[in-house]
Amino acid sequence: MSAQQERTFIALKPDAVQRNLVGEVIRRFEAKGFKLVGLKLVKPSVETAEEHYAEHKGKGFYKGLVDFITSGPVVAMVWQGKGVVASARKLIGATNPLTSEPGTIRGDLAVDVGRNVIHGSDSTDSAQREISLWFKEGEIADWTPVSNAWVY
Ligand code: ABT
Ligand code: MG
Repeated sequence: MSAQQERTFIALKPDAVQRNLVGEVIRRFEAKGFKLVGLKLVKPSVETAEEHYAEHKGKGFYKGLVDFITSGPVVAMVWQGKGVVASARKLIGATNPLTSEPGTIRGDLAVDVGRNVIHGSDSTDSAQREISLWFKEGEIADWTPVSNAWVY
């Protein structure tokens, strides 16, 4: 996949869904200029959550993290575009929302590190791993606008 077509995995965590922030966050990614190529609402299984957060296994916050992420539906997404992995991390902001810059998603919308609204892959390797963990091949659709016929 070319750099123009880079993909990242984004998940809106249960707090984002329950606080009605889904539209607000998707709006920011659309406005930035990235392309939505995968989207679904899922209640993650414990297996998926453990695999997703495997790098944190053994840490004190691991169990709470898995419990939280499996506590309700998550909006799982794949976004595509030039430099999208690193750029999405910038849009998202630092892990702890108390120190995330204003203007970022976490800086504007969250307070608690354990309820930080959104996940974004931290590298292109993580993105590939996470996309194949959360999505089947047929659930991702690349697309190109057919024309400007629908712009009034
Ligand atoms: P994610 O996008 O959720 O992976 O967050 P990010 O990559 O910014 O930060 P990491 B370090 O991967 O945190 C994973 C989740 O663990 C929570 N966490 C992290 C804590 O609760 N306490 C901590 O001390 C640390 C370091 C925050 C992340 N998500 N949630 N919810
Ligand atoms: Mg992480």
